[in-house]
Amino acid sequence: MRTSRTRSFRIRPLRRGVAALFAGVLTVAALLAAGTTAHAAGTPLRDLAAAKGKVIGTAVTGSKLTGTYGDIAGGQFNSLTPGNAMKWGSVEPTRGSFNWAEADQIVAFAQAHDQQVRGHTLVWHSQNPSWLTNGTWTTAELSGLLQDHITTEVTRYKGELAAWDVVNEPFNEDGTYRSTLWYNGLGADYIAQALTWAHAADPSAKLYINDYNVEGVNAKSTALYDLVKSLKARGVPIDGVGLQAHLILGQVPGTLQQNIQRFADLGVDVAVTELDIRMQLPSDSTKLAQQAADYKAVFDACVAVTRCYGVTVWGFTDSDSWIPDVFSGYGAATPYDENYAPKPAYDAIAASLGGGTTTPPPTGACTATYSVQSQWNTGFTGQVRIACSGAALSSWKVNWTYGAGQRITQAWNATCTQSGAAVSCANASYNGSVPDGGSVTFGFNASWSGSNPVPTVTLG
Ligand code: 9MR
Repeated sequence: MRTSRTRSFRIRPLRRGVAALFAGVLTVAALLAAGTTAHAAGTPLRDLAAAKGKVIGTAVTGSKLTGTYGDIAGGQFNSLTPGNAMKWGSVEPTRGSFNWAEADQIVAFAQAHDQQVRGHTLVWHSQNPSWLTNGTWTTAELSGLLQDHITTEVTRYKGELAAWDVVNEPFNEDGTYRSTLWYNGLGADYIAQALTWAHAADPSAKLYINDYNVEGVNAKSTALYDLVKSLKARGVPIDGVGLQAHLILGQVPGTLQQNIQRFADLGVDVAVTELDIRMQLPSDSTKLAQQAADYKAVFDACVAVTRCYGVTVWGFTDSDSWIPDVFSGYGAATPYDENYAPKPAYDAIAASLGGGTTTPPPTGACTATYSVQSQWNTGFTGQVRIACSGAALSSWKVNWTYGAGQRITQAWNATCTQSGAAVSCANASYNGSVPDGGSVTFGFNASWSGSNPVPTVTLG
């Protein structure tokens, strides 16, 4: 095969009729720049998530839902979880006397902002009213109290909530059941009963069991897995598992995606329900960069598994996070700082959801254009032009498949091979580089008979 830079060849007059065939040239644009993004900078996270079929939520405090806090909660998220407002101690502080004010307010805010609500939580060992925890109850009384509580609260929001964290934190770290008012009083089956009662009160809400330290594959998550499997086998209404994900900087479990997948394979949804990633204070740019990578890893794992429903952060701003109150010396765990400025973690979430807030999307492309230069009764001369605009190449390869038995007999300014109908031409040693705004051509002779349709070329 010839590889000389120029070649003179005989141009025979085209036959009329056939000329029309040659008029067609086909250009295939191959986007060669990496990281093409579908969304411009500044697209709200909720829109990015929705485009991926995911839900992005935040825990909220009802009294704060105005001003900047309200703007961000309503503008960036498509799901809200009341941080405390739906817990038993909040809604029934005195037996028989209910306070739904904050829960109602959050539901109304969500509806006004076209958001889902995730109910949290119906059965827990913590944040219960003292009249309940200090009381002495028979098994039947305790069961009746729990059934009434679940029925009352779920019925109040019937049809309005996407999901309920029905049972919260039922396991110890070793996978045994946590010793609680419920387990001790009712036995392990309180979980199945709670799910059944919740389903009876609102058949449309998705019902979850929610826990922490179940993000990776470990004894606790395996106990949850075994429980869900047995509940499903019994026909108990269970739709999903919540992985709280109160994580520590640099410690996203390596088995997160695998764990999400194994629950998905069981036939339940998975939601990351309470994500935050705490660091030792003060924060600095290195820690914030690590935190961004950690947030991205969690979102990436959810994006990768179809049945991962979405990710909720446990407060979106460091000014509304439980971490500093509970873990002395730790904080800065959320995607926004205390003044509502987005942190690197925010950009990382956007990037995971397909947004591009840090790198402008590439606009350039390189294209390969195939054309027939001349044709005679048994052969023809063809040319491929590779041109770049807003992008550049350091090497190239062009492929096509002939549809009518054409065969390459000779090529120049490229190394061409043909196997059956498939042709592949790579740059010669001297013309691999195609600068932005520049072009390279190569030529070939080939045989044809019957017809000589122009093939589709791809540039790789
Ligand atoms: O965010 C909640 C915080 O305001 C409360 O003080 C705390 C009391 O335990 O509960 C927090 O939320 C918890 C959630 O309901 C369940 N998982 C752990 C969360 C952090 O404690």
